[in-house]
Amino acid sequence: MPARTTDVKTVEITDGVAVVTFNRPQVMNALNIQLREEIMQLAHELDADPAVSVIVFTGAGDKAFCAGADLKERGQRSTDEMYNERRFFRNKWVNAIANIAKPTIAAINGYCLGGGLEVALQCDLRIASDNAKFGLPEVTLGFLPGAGGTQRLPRAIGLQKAKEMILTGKHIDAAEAERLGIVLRVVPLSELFPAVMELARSIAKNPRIAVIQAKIAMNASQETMLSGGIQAENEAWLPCLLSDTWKAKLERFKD
Ligand code: CO8
Repeated sequence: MPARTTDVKTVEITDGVAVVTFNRPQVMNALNIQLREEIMQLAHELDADPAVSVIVFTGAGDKAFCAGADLKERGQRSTDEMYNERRFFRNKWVNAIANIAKPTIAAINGYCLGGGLEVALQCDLRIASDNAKFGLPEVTLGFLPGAGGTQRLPRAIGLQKAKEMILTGKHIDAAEAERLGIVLRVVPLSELFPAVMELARSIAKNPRIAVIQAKIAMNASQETMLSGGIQAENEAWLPCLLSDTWKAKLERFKD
């Protein structure tokens, strides 16, 4: 297996929590092709790794979670290259983190823009530091948010607010992001990592099968009508039953 920590990212695992850090602080942790390819590979590896229950994504330094696509790299591209790159990446990258079965948390420690916000929106939970700034500025560059942003942001905050953010491309601060529901909560920068780790550990201590199946059932609620979601919940329930984990958990309640 190739080394997980590379020149563009670090990976540390403690107490069942994998912390993946985008490590390009000199460019605000912008996503170049190498980083995207490595994250897609890593997503599979960490999902399959028995030592990992929860995965945290964050950015190196205290200025940025991720400032989106690497515009220096993109600036070198021809139209054909952009098109071919997109055909290769689109279906994979747009769901690479969302498809992780285990819970994912974005620890947002500064600018969270464009493709960076689209990464955060793929995560199950988002906690931000008080210096964080959010935005989908793609339209200001002549593009649209094309890595899930036009779909996930309206689902997160409602269509009208998403239209305001996407059509103006303006940044919002952490307090506004919390008010809109983009993030679960905002904490001082120095408390971000402890807060995220506390949340991650409180999930990691629960039986993994139950956590994963509950995530599957809740995700279904965003894709289907209630009747379909109830059916999905039922299907997600069965593997919990068959795992027998619950028997050990109920042992102490036996007469
Ligand atoms: N890509 C590459 N380098 C970047 C990026 C980026 N996304 N963001 C910042 N950097 C670099 C800067 O160029 C600078 O490098 P250098 O020291 O060599 O000049 C370094 O990071 C530090 O940045 P700043 O000096 O600008 O720091 P500030 O604190 O003044 O500003 C900002 C921080 C607000 C984050 C500012 O850097 C900025 O606006 N960056 C661009 C953000 C952005 O628009 N991201 C792209 C969003 S769109 C997207 O992700 C989808 C792709 C859209 C397709 C576009 C095709 C053309």
